[in-house]
Amino acid sequence: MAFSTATAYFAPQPFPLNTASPRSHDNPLITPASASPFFGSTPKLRLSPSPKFNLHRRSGSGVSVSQVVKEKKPKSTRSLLITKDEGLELYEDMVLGRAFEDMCAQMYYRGKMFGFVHLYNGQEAVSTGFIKLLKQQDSVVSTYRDHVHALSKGVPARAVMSELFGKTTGCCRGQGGSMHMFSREHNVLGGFAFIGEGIPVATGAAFTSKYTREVLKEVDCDHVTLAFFGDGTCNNGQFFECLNMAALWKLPIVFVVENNLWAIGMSHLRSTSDPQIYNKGPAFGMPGIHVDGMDVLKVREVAKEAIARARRGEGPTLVECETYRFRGHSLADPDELRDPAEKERYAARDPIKALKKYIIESNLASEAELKAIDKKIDEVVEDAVEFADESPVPPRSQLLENVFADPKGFGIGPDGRYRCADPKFTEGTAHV
Ligand SMILES: Cc1ncc(C[n+]2csc(CCOP(=O)(O)OP(=O)(O)O)c2C)c(N)n1
Ligand SMILES: [Mg+2]
Repeated sequence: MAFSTATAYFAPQPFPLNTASPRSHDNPLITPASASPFFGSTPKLRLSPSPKFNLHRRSGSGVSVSQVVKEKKPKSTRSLLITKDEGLELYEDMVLGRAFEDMCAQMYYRGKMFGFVHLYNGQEAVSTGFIKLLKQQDSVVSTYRDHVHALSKGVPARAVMSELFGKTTGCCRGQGGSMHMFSREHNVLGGFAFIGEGIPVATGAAFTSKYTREVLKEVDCDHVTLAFFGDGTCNNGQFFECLNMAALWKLPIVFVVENNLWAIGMSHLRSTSDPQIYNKGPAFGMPGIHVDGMDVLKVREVAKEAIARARRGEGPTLVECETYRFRGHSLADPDELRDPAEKERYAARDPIKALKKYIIESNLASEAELKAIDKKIDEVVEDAVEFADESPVPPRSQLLENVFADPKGFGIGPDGRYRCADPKFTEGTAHV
C-alpha cells in the first residue's frame, strides 16, 4: 500500500493546537474531547496509532528534534534518520534562512527596502524540511513571507536581496519586492500579497503536470507542486475550492499550512471553526496530517511521504505544520499582542538549535564543522547585501513593462501624443 511506509508518521493525531498550553489572551473556543480516529478519505488511509512512536506528541518545553530519532532508534544498531550530508544540508539551509532574514531586518531599518517586509524567523524547519526534497522541476508557491522559500528552492541570496532592494539584479528585476519573489528558472511561482492567492496558482501548476503527463503523454513528467500558506489563510475561499479541485482531479500537490498560530494579531483559535486544520483534508477526500513544524526531521519525514505520494499520481495531501514566528507579523509590527510567555515557550524550541543539538549528539558532525557553516553563510549574506547595494536601480521606463494594463490607457495629452510616451510620465511614481 502506497502509504504504508509512512504508517508511523501519519498515524496518531494530536490534540487540538496548544490546548495543553492555551495561547495569549485565549481560552480555546472549542476543545474537542479526543483526537479524531479518522485519517484520510479511504479505509486504506486509516492508519492505526503506534503506541511507542507518537510523532505528534507535544513537548511542552525544550527541543524535540531528536525525539523522533530516539524513539525510532533501538539502543544499538539501527541507522539514523539522516546521513551526515543530509544533516549538514538541512542545517545550512536553515541557517541561511535565519541569517538572511536577520540581515533583512537590519537593511529595512536602514531604509534599504520599501513597503512591507515579512520575516520567516522560527519557521525554517518547514521550508527546509519540504523544499530540500524537491527536484528543480518541482514548483513552489509561497505567500508574502516568501524570501526563505525562494532561498530553499535555490534562488541565489544575491537575487533575493537585490529584489528586496528594488534593484535590476533582483529575481524580478526589482519590480516585485519582498512579497513577490519569482524565478522561472527555479520554479518559484511567486510570493503573493493577497492571502490565498497563491493556492489557485499552485493548483494550476499541479494541473499542468498532470495534463503534461496524461494528455500530452510525456509520461516522465512527475513534477510536484508545494503550496505554502498560513493558518489564517485556511479560512479563505480559495483554500476550500482548491482542495476540492485537487482531490477531484488527483493533482500532484501538497498543501502545506504553516500554522504559526496567528494571523497578524488574530489568534487561530478565535477565528476558525475547527482549529485542527489537518481535519479539513479528509473532508475533501485527501489525507490530512499534523506535524511538529519546529522539528525539521519530523517535517521531512512527513514531507517525503506526501511528495512521493503526489509523484506516484496518488493525489494531494494536506499537511499542517505547527510552527511559530519569532518576530512580529511584519517589520512594521511592534509585536505587542502576543504573550511573552508564549514567545518564550516557542523560542525554547528553536528549530535550528534543536537540529544543531541533534547533529552533535548523534556525532554526525562536530561543533567546529557547524561553525564553519555559520561563517560561510554569514559571508553569503554579506556578499548578497554588497551585491544588492552596488547594483543599479531599474530605469524609469521599466515601470511600464510587464504590466497588464496598456499604458496607452492613460490617454492622449494636450500635445496629441500618448501621455505614457512623455519621458516625464513616470516621474514621482517610484524611487528611481
Ligand atoms: C485577501 C486578503 N485579505 C486580507 C489581507 C490582510 N492580511 C495580510 S496578512 C494576513 C494574515 C494572514 O495570516 P496567516 O495566513 O496565518 O499567515 P502568516 O502571516 O501567519 O504567515 C491578513 C489577513 C490580505 N493580505 N489579503
Ligand atoms: Mg499565521
